Amino acid sequence: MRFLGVALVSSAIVLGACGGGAKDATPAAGAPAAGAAAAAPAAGAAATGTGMPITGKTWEVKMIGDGNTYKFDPADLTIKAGDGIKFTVVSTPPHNVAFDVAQPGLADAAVKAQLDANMGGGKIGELSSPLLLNIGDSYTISFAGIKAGKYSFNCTPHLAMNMKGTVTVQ
Ligand SMILES: [Cu+2]
Repeated sequence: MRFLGVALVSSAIVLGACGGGAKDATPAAGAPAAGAAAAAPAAGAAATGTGMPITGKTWEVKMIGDGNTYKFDPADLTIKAGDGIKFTVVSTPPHNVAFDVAQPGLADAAVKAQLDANMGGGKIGELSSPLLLNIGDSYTISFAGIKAGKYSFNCTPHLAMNMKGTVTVQ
């Protein structure tokens, strides 16, 4: 999420610079560009809700496909509110991170909406991250604003092969 947010802001800066008619960012062109960048998050908030940034530790989870075994490693994590998880493709993509929208922990619409917002743009469905297509690709989810509880997720392409995990937010 954080990376996606940065990418969006970067795009806004590029667009702002283009709008100013100057590719070589002179100080004069820089002022309007900064204004455009500041406005971008507000526009995104109106469309998709406001993602909350990671304020604590970022945990690492590997996405592994090895023969007939597909897994998140570690599959189960316990984190604190405000922490994030960075999922990285180690082998045999594509992988993704998809939370079961029907799970009890997400019966609270506010929690569901916040988690979806924290997952940023580019999702392939509600609470379902983009597909990570290449080894080394990563996707980071902030759990800021997510209330304590246990949340299960899976990899959509490898759900049938039991590529699943849980995150317990304390
Ligand atoms: Cu997978």
